[in-house]
Amino acid sequence: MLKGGRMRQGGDEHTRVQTSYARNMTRPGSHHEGQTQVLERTETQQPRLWRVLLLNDDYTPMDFVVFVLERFFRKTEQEAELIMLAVHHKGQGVAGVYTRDIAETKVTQVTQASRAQGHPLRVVAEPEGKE
Ligand code: TYC
Repeated sequence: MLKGGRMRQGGDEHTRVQTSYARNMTRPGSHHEGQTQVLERTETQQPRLWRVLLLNDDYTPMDFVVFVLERFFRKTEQEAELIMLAVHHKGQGVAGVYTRDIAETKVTQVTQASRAQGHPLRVVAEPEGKE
């Protein structure tokens, strides 16, 4: 449990919480009298999000990085150019933010596409939060 009573999805944790309430408030004489009601409460939790980062290098063509941002991260050409240039100047930048499985798939797909074209582009995923 996190601060403030918030809970978050972790690893294989289940998200279903069963709460039993003993409430013998049933009408006397009804056939429910004396029975214990079990009320089920399902709590939903926000999954941790992962940033997919592009890392700068000296060899991957700018056009290929723009293509990657458009094709795998659904950026417009204008957005892709801005992100690419930010990575080029600052060393790294966020291509997108996803749940863990999707972030890992992006890393795999972009790395494969880059190697297939002979580029050394590096892409990694890191969790948000927990600074
Ligand atoms: N620095 C590369 C160049 O000058 C361009 C580039 C940008 C490469 C972003 C990787 O993640 C990257 N061709």
